[in-house]
Amino acid sequence: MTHALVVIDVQNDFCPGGALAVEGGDQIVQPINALMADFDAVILTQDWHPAGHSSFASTHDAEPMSMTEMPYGPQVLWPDHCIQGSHGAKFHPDLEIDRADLILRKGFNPDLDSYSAFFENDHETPTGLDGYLRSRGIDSLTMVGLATDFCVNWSATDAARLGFDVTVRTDLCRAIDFDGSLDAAIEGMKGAGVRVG
Ligand code: VGL
Ligand code: ZN
Repeated sequence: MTHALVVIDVQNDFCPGGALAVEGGDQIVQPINALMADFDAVILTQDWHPAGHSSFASTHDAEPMSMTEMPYGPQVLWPDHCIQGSHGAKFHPDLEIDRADLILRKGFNPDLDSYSAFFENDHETPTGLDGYLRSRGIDSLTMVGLATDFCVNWSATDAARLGFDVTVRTDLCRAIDFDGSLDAAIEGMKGAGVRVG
């Protein structure tokens, strides 16, 4: 098996002090760095939204963390975060980004959010990661990062459905845990065949 470490969205806006801070988000950075040497490939994802993105509450004059209906289904409306080129969109300064083979940006389509590293939230529009992994012969993925219940969850369940062998290291993830989202995510991942460790 060829193993990749997939590090999801370890960016300033998801760490304490950021626009969509995840509690303890910064605590996972050093242990993730330490894990990188154990893998054949290291891939980072980066949430990368244009200003006025459709997933921002401000775009709809709505309260952050309220829900809306998009053509592709229900969508949480978030505080403005990970705006292209901003400090918040940059990786945590201690993350060893020079060790990455690939940095995959997602969420750049103004009308469509993209939690998963594989498909945008319509579950149809591919990011290209599936083809990249397959053409490199990578068949086993370990996922870590932020946030457990959104981008890690959607990435891991898509990867398992695409036929990859997937492990999520929950000790190296942190969750938003909004309205029962963490428990639902763990159940969903297990149901999709993800090893949740
Ligand atoms: C994420 C909400 C909005 C994540 C990204 O990385 O989990 N969550 N954008
Ligand atoms: Zn986002």
